[in-house]
Amino acid sequence: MSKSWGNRLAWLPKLNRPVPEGMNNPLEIAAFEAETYFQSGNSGKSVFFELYPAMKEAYAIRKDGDGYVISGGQTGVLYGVYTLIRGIEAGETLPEGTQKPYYPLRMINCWDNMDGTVERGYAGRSIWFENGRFDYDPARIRQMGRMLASVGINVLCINNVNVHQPAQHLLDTLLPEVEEFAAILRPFGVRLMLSVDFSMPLQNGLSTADPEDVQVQDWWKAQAQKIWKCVPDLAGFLVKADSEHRPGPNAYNRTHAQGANMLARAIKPFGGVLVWRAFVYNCLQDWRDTQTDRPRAAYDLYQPLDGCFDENVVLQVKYGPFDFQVREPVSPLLYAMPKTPLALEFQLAQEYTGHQIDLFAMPPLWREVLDQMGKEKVCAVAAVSNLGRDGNWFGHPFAALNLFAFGLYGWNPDADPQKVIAAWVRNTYTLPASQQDTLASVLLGSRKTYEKYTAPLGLCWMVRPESHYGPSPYGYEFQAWGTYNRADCRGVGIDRTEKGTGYACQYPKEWAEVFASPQACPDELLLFFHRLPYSFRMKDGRTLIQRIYDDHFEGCREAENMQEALKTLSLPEPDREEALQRMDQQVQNAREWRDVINTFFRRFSGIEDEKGRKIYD
Ligand code: GCV
Repeated sequence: MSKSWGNRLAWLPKLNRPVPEGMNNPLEIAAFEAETYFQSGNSGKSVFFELYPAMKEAYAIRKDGDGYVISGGQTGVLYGVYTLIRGIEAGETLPEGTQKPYYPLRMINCWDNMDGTVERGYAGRSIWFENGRFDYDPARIRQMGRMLASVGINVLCINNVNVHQPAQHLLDTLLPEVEEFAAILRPFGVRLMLSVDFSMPLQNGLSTADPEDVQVQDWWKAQAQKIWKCVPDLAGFLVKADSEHRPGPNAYNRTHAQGANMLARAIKPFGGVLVWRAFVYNCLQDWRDTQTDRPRAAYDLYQPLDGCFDENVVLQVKYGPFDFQVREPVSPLLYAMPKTPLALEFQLAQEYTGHQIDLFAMPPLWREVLDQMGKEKVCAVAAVSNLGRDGNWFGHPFAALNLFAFGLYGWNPDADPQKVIAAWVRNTYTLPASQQDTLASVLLGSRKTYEKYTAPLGLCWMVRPESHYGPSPYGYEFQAWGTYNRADCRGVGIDRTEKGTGYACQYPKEWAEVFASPQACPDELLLFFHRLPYSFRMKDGRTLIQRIYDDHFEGCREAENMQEALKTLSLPEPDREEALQRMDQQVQNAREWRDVINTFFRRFSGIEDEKGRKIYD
């Protein structure tokens, strides 16, 4: 649990006056923010607004004498003020022309349970649920609204996609409280979304939840009417169905399109969007079965349904075919559904990427994903939240970067990771320029470092089962989750080419060809697509086993260097102490990974490190 910052914002500390209770108009808030900022050290600037309601979220900023004019829609003006302040803090030039978000839906998915726990949450308990009900400090929710608005995020799904009781009541008895919560965030341009349980009709007296059953359809329609009457701008529903033991249309021999469309039709009259997750696979696999290949699952299930979904359905696809691993190829489904609106799903919560203890700045990963798939393949972006009740919101003070950056990518998917990271540093800390550069460069390299000391070359799933922190190279090997590396004394990896499971053939031809050949396949994905002997020669002439050893020694040394670099920074407290404490844990984690992975592979391969470094027996 991190020390309290009170209700401080995670970035833009100069916005040091809380938005007053009762200030419910975006323009009023925009004026308040401008006044707060320009009074605190940037005096002499005036900011005028020109309201064009039709511009909605869009805005334009122009200089006017000594001050600025921001024109835009209601929310647009608010976004414009934040962009202006962020830009000044980052030392950037003003954006030219009208700014509008590239993705209309920019969603945060919170996996908060009503008992106050957060599934895969690493920043403390839920900020708004406790003991089966809403329990929050409205001032903190306003601060959160401000943070979300300051980076242009516009939808917050407040409950876990694994819907546990009593979360169903968010859709009935708790609706007035949902509306109270929605009302706090509304002025910040943030609309709520709710995760719903597909089998809800069964808990409400119906004998079926079959989407083709008229009674079921009518029940959802009546439900939608009640819900939108209470929360008129609810963004929609988020559904995890037929996945990891959640109910879904399969039970009635219906397709996912039939399931999703039934719900979509119920909420359509109210402008609701039905976000249906494509994270579906066989989680009861027998490890002896080498035919079933989990990464194939989503494409096999959904690709034949392209064109069958209603227009207010958005199919939400995780960036990789597994599950938010450190390195995965882009999901082939993202190329294969041209007739279906898609959302790209990221995970800010660092489930597999260091639990908000180890540093893992995500923009470089997102850049690669967006470049490989093409930003236009999706119409929305979603990210699993990394927020929690901890004083600093994120557990690790630097984990705030990932929420900040996600917002910016929703507006500009072409953003340069280096610039985004530098902007976060400057928007968060007042440090000498050289220290800002040091911190930005530690963050920029953090993903690569983490990758080097964990599972090698796209192998995935070497984390400890359940906790997903720390090394356990065979921990998932005989489990039912479809997560195998099949390492033995002859080699490691799974052949996913045409001769193997055929997964690589799910890609468009140009990528299928690259992935099919161990010589053409990018090194970092080699063991995702191929089963190779330890003596395999990599592009740079090293053997596979030597590359694994080198990466693990290098990754660990880089973590130690990061620690030295962080010690030189004059960060404010409590951030300094918290960052250094966590860095200490990260270094220990990196050493453990290095030694476990190197020993694991030396035991199997019987091959020594060419450089004679210490590998344990
Ligand atoms: C919400 C992974 C996580 C689960 C999560 C699931 C999902 O399997 O470990 O905790 O459940 O992804 O994305 O639905």
